[in-house]
Amino acid sequence: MKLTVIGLGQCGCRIADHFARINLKARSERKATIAPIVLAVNTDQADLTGLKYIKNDYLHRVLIGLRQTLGHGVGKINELGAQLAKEDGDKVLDAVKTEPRFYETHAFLLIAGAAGGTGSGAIPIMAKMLKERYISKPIYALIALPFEHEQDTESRSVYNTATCLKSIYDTVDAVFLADNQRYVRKDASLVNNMERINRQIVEPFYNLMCAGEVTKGKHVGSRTVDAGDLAASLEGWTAIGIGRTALPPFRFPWEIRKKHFRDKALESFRGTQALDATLSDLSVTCNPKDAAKAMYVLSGPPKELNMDMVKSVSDYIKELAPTTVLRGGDFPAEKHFIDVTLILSQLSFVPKIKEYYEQATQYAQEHVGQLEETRKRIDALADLSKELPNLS
Ligand SMILES: Nc1nc2c(ncn2[C@@H]2O[C@H](COP(=O)(O)OP(=O)(O)OP(=O)(O)O)[C@@H](O)[C@H]2O)c(=O)[nH]1
Ligand SMILES: [Mg+2]
Repeated sequence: MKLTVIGLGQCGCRIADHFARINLKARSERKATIAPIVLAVNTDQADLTGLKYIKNDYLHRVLIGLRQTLGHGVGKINELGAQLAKEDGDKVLDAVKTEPRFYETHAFLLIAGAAGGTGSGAIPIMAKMLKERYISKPIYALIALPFEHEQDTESRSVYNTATCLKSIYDTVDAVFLADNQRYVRKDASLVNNMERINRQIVEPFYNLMCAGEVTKGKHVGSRTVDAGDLAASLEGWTAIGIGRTALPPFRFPWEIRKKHFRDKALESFRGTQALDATLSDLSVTCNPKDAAKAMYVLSGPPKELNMDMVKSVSDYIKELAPTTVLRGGDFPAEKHFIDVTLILSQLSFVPKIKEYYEQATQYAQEHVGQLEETRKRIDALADLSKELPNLS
């Protein structure tokens, strides 16, 4: 699947930067293009400057709301993020339209951190604008959920998260949830943690997107999952993950052929072992039973991928989620590992979302006056420019 990726706000842009990185990786490792267009959109100029892989012209790094924020962000007020996206969203639409490779892409992926201001507020607005213009292209969102310490100490973060989730769910085809807290490693510094977390968030998309795009024969699986399968498997709240088991060190082909029957039996176990790792590493806590749709991609060296393994993996998923509509395939790519990528979609229950909605409702009740005041001030600011001509 080829995606048009748009990062919004600091978190969204940094994660989008990693999509630009894996696109380069796919081109060099697998001769596949998976994210030909990656755009970064922010109200903060410094954050846009810090990106590594996204092209650095004004059509790929789009600064919005310059007039109102002077390039310094919206300071966690997501209503303001939304307002600025309404005013300047056309800049993003123009950037998309001028991309010659846009028509090759199968869908949009919009990314933001739910707890901030710019990304959280802008993502539902941008999604709506794109949906209105490109009716037939699916739009997916990837939303980073706040760390526990943010949830505990900053009630505004929870309010932003809840309003962002509610608005985005109504607009897009599917929402991938990535809970920052699940990726935290206690011993790492915050900066290193963020970089590593972003890598981990993006990693499961790599095999998934490559699977339908590779052109070289040796990478084409016996049952390939393509953009159509993916589109059919994605709906509503969605979790994603990847897990792997290492293969024994190099073996000569005749060793593989002559293996003992016990080793042979062990082999198909590797798939389910990797699946266990995937399940414990999903991007958000959820119960597979609650997924109405699921999809897996099994990836490994062609000689190691066999029907037994595919069957044991899909049987295992069926056991965990008996009512799910399951799609899946294999992708002979990795050399030393068996990887299982899993998507659980159309989730009917996600504990974290319930938490946010409940906490935010309470916050809204306690801060009615303050929220109303913010809204009025934002409207008043927009009103000030009403009499001025529009240059674009
Ligand atoms: N995974 C991940 N989360 C991040 C990153 N940067 C910030 N966050 C999280 O995103 C939320 C804050 O959103 P930001 O993206 O910083 O905010 P913004 O959209 O730039 O909005 P303003 O700065 O308020 O204008 C918090 O929950 C952070 O923990 C990142 O690089 N990766
Ligand atoms: Mg910011």
